[in-house]
This record gives sequence, C-alpha cells and structure tokens, in this order.
Amino acid sequence: SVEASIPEPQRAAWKKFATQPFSNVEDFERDVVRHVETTLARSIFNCDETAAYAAASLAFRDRLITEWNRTQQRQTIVDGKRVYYLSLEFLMGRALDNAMLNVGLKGVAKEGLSDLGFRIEDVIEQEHDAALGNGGLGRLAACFLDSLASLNYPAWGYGLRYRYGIFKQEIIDGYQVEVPDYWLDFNPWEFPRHDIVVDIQFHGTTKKYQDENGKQVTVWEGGEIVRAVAYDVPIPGFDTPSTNNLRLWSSKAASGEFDFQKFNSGDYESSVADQQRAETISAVLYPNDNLDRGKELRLKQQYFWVAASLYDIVRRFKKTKRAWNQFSDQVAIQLNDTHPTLAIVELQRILVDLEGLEWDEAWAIVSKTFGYTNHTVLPEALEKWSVPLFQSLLPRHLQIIYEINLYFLQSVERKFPNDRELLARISVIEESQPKMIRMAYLAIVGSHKVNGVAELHSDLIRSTIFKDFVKIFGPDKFTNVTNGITPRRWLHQANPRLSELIASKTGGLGYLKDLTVLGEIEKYADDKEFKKEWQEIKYANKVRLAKHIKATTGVTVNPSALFDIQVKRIHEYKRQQMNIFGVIHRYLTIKSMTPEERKAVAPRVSVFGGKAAPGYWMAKTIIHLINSVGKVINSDPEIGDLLKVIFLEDYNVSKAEIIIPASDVSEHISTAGTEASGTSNMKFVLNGGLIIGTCDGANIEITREIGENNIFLFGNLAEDVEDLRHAHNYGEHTLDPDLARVFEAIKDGMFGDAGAFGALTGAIEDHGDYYLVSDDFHSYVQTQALVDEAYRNQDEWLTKCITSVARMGFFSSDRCINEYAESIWNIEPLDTST
Ligand code: IMP
Ligand code: B1N
Repeated sequence: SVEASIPEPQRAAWKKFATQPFSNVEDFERDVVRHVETTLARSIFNCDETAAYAAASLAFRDRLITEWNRTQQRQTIVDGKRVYYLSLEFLMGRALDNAMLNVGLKGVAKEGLSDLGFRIEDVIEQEHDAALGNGGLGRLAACFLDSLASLNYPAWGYGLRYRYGIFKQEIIDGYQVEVPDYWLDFNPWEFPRHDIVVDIQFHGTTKKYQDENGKQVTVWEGGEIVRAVAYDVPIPGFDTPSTNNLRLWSSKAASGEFDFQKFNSGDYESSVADQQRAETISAVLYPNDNLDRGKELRLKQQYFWVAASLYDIVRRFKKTKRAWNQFSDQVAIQLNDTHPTLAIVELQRILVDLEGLEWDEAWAIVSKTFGYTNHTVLPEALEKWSVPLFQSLLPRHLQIIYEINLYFLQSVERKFPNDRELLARISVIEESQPKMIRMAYLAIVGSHKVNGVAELHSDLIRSTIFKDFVKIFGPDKFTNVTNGITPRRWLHQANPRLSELIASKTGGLGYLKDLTVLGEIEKYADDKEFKKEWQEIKYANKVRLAKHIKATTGVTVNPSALFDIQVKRIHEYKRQQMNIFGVIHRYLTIKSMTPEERKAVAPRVSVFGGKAAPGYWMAKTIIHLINSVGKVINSDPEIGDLLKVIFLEDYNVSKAEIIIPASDVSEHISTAGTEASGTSNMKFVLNGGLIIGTCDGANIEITREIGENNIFLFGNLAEDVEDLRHAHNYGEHTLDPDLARVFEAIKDGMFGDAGAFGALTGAIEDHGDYYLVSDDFHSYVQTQALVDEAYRNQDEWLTKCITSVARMGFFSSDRCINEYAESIWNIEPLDTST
C-alpha cells in the first residue's frame, strides 16, 4: 500500500489531527467565524456581505479540499486509467451555491448564516462568475466536470487561468460596450501551486545529429522560455465524496523576476516589459464564439497550455514506472474541439525526441490516446494556422506535423492509388498562399475516435466536411455523442421549487443522479393539484425575472404575459435578426388593429440577451436594432402590456439561472444544419418551457424524446439549404412579403436612423441571404401564431410542459459522460466506499 512508505508513529499523528470538515450548523458557524477573524482579519463589527461570502466559501473550500486530497489518493492507489479533458474554455459560473448543493449542506449553511445575521441569497449574490468561456462549448466543459465528479470518474480538466474572462457587456444608448472582466481580486476557489511549474519553450531552432549509437536525434534549442504555474480548482461531485481537479495554467516570466542584467545596465523598463510579455499569454480569453482569427497570441496560448498539461500528464504516468506501450491503457485525452490539437504533436515530440522511442512506436501510442470532439461545421470556425507563423513559433512541431502528414498521405496513396485530388483535399497542409495547417485534419489523423455533438451534426460531419476521412479510416472511427447538461445546476440550483416538487413525487433527490426517473412525473400531467403547483412555480419564476428586468432596465413587464426568450451568443447563424423582425411584424400587426381587435391579442414579453464578439459588426448591429425597437415599442402608449421588448445586458451563467426557469417559450431558430447541438434548448425544456425552433442540432432529438406535439418546429430542413442558397444567388427568390413590410418600417425610420440597419436588411435583400431568413420567415410568423393560440389554453399548455420535463431524462450530461467513458475513453468509475 502507498501508506506503507510512511513510518507508523508519523501516520498516527497525521491521522489524529486530520481535518474534520463541518457537517452541522454549529461547526459551520465556528468555521465561518474563524475565517472572518483570522483568514480575513475582520470581526463582527466589520463583517459585511462580501466578507460573509468569503468566509462561507472558505469554510466550504476546507471541506472540498480534504475530499479533493482523498480523491487524488484514491486515484493514486487504484492506479487505473485516468481521463484528461483539455479545453481552452471552462464557463463555470458561480461556485458557492453549487458546492453547497453538491455536498448537501445548503440547509446547514442557510441556518448558520442566518444565526450570524445574513440571508443566504444575499451572500450567494456576492460571488463574481468564473467566466472563462464564450458560450456553449465552454459551458459544456463545465457540465462535463460536474458529471465526471458526480459519477466518480478519475478525471482531470486542464485549461488556462485567464486573468480576464469574457468581457462584461454594457448597453449604452443601445450599443454594446465591452468592459474588462477582472475577476481574480478575491477567488477562494483556486489553490495556487507555486511548486508545480513547467517551463515552456517558444521559437528557437532545431538541429539534427547522430547520437553515439548512430541514431538520428533532433534537438530544439534556444528561443524564449515562459513559465507555467498550476492553479487547482476543486470540483465537487453531487452526493459523493469524489472531488476532482480542474488544473488551470497561469503564465509568468521564467526567472520569476525581471532581468537583473538589464536592470543593472539601466534598462529597467525593458526588463519589466519582458516580464509583462510572459504574463500576456494567459492574460485574456479570446472573445470569439464559432470564429477563428488566426492570431499569434492565440497559438501561443494553445501551445503553452497543451505543453504544460502534457508535461504534467506524462510526469504522472512516469511515477507508475510502466512501459511506454501501456500509456494509452493509463491515459485518455479528450480534445475539446481543435484548440488543443497540438497535444498530439507534443506527445509525439516527447516520445521521439526526449524519450528516444522510434517514430512508429511513438505514433502507435499517440494515436491510441486521443479522442477529438468536433463542435462546428461553420467554415469560418475551422482552425487553420499559417505555416510561416508556425515555423517561427514552433519550428520542431512544424517538422513533426510534416512528417505525420507524409506518413498519412503515403498510407492513403497505398489505399487509393493515383488519386491526386484526394491527396490534395485531405492533406493536413493546405497548399495556399501562405500554406495553412488544417487543425481538424491533424486532429482526425492523430485520434482514435472523432465525435460530433448531436445526431444531425455527426451525420453532417461524416457526409460533408470529413467525408474523405470516413472513406479512409472507415465509419467506426466517427461517432456521435449527443450533448447533455447537468441537472444539478440547471434544475436543482436554478429552480429549487420545481426541483422540490419533482422530488416530492419521485421519492427524493435521486432523480438528480438518474434523470430518467423524471419519467415518473408524467402520470401527473393531467393531475389538477400538481398542475396548479407547477403553474404557481412558473409564475413565481417569472416574477423573479420581472423584478430583475425592472431593476436592470427600468421596464415593467407583466408576469402574466407569455415570456418568449432568446438568450445565447449573438450570431447571424443563430438568427436573432429573424426574431426581432418577427417582433416588428407583431408590432405592425397590433398597430393596424382596432381597439376592439386588440382585446384579443395575447400579451407577450420578448426577451433577448447575449454578447457579440467585439469585432463582429453585424452582430453588434443586431443588438442595436433590438434595443432601438424596444425603445419605440416599450414607450408606445397604444401597446401597453401587449408587447414588451427587453434586451438583458451581460448575459452570463448566473443570469441564465434566473432567466431560464422563467420562460414560457424559448427560441432556438438557427438555419438548419448550422447549430451543432445547442445546450440551452435542453435547459429551457428541463425547466418547463416549450421551444420554438428549427430542425437543427439537438432540437431534433428533443423532439423525438418529448413528442412533436410538445414543440413548435418550423422552417426549411438542412437537406434543402444548399438549393435555397443557390436560388438566392441566381435571382430565383422573392423576398417574403411580410418581411418586406418589416423592412419598409425600418427604412422609414420607425426605429431611428434607418442607415444604421442597412447592413442587416442588405444581407438578406442584396447579398444572398446566406442564413435564409426570408425563406423561413413566413413559417416562423405562422408558428408564433400557433404559440399564442396554444398558450391561451393554459390547461393543455401545462400538460405539454409537464410531459416534456418528464421525458427529458436523456439529456443529462451524466448519460453523455457515460457514453464517452464507454465508447471512447474505456474508463471505469472509482469505488468511493474505501
Ligand atoms: P500528482 O498526480 O502527482 O499530480 O498528484 C496529485 C495528488 O494526488 C497529490 O496532490 C496527492 O494528493 C495525490 N497523490 C500523489 N501521489 C500520491 C501517493 O503516492 N499516495 C497518495 N496520494 C498521492
Ligand atoms: O459548441 C456547443 C454546441 O452546443 C453549439 O451548437 C456550438 O456552436 C458550440 C471556436 C467555438 N462550436 N464551436 C464553438 C467556440 C469558441 C471558439 O473559439 C469555436 N462553439 C461551439 C457545445 O457542443
């Protein structure tokens, strides 16, 4: 046993004084007071809510870290296979509420805080979101960490510790303004590990020589060194002692101090500049969602993070003293999109250059270790790096990529002789000016499995962007793992009353560990009493959101109106423009009615939220239009409660937790074939909202699970998109007449300066309508009318909502993680009873 290495008397002393985390109110209060008085150096006289938040978090942190240590020890003792999830983004949100609920001590904390003079809700509100991600991809990584810990898998997350997360969005005069998100002022959830550092090399040159045995060796020398420092974030599982690790790397100058030679020679400023340059690497998250901009600093981030993580993974493997050919029995590495693809190259470099393995032997290990998840088919999001840039930053890696590609092309040539076009199509190197490295192709070649994130998406990558690779590697390499969400945060935490109601009918909180248990509530879909409670909870959630709207925008909305919500990154393919055009259409329709006719109109609140990438001008114009429309409609006395348009600023994880439980309908209306999966669609339905959406991404599987009577689908299908685009480009399309009326209103200046919105209407009228807004507009408006109609019949509506929730079991990220574990990683959960 591992303990045997430690002498008995020492072991006894350590055991005797082992930290005993609190589990009752009294011990919690003692811990909080101790942290206020010692860690924070405050007292009863100056303990404000911020300090109460800090102390409560530290008390929970003490608990988590003791379980964290035990979990790591368990992993070491079991000595089995671990999975490493490499992601440039982890959109974690707040940690305190989640920690309290996952360890099952929120009740204790509530009572303890109350005894000390605080309301738990106010304390929770003090926390700054950890927003190290852009959107769905980053939040998916966070849900996966929750599931991996909850299911007791031996798993680690590896990412970057950005000093600035995604920017804070302010809306000023209807325009988005970006404000830096400096979130690290006080972060009790991370442990700096100043002893875990890795020096990372950039630039330099390579040399080949023969070693004493006549073997060819390549060395990579010179260049600059940047130091990676580990920061560990404990990830508590739900209702289990398992507490996993998220390791985030922070960059600093390798010497740890500035250059004294420069300092002594009077060049103080430049020595500080060197220091700052090193720190720049982990300074800021790139704020682009579904877009690749090919910036040098981004490539530096990727290598810095990947090299530090692999060094750590290899070090841990070496401690087990196993032969290299057992590496992939001990290590599975999942690549969250192509951002960490360099890990493939780096592991090959470690094995060949540093460990002296033969190329083929090394490659056999590498290509059994990695799995690659693709998250998008949008061409502008597929990563490519310019060869000259790469040559300068990572010269040795470029050689290795060329070699990987050479062997790959040779193997294809053997299988499909004399097909030069095929070779050009699939080459990792694009023969453009300059040459480009196609990272997705490299990821496919270096992985043993490639997966998409929803069935339609996985079908599409097999039949379009990766078609040739399916022919080369065979269909088994390509698979689907439909995304999921954690019901702990997205139901239990965000919607405590609904969680309680479900628990009361299903025998407790067990449903949070096996979400298919939700099926048991379907028998209440027609139960009068149950429906009444359900309706009251939804109404209370809408009141909560209405208060938030009032506090942040000043607009009063009626909680009895239908809440229609679209919150997600602003992107043309997600078609927020179609939504706001639909709102304008509704407004024009109401305006043209007599007062008598207006009495029959169903009141609506249209809520938007989401960030635009700072350089994405069209997306920013969409935000401007939404705010301009809101300004006109919300102050039109003829309209009153019939229609309100709200743009909620700075949409993030903690706001999502308020917004999502308050929806009656949410919009997931991307052009068919463009949204790989979507995950908020799952969150909304799980909280008893219905969807208006297109046949895209996971909407399709949601429909299959909940039944087509419970979702409002509209629009063209993915299979028809190509022909429709063709029609636009060949003048065979006429603008939808309702949309034309909307455009007239905009151009008449109804919503202010018409010129400001010319690009939006122009993209549709004059530039091919790439996202097919005009093609889908009619069926969108018609389907919105069906929504109004359905909402009028509250009794049937409630049945739809309850039935839908009952059938959502499939979309737990637990199911999703179990699929990865079985079909890609080949790992087993750990037994936590010892
Ligand atoms: P690493 O794998 O070296 O990064 O170690 C991660 C954590 O695992 C350490 O902080 C320890 O808590 C635990 N650990 C590492 N080595 C041992 C061991 O030999 N016995 C028990 N636990 C260990
Ligand atoms: O990943 C999510 C999916 O649910 C969404 O449909 C998909 O759009 C999203 C480059 C991306 N795909 N690609 C990105 C993010 C940042 C970046 O720099 C691409 N995000 C998605 C989870 O599968």
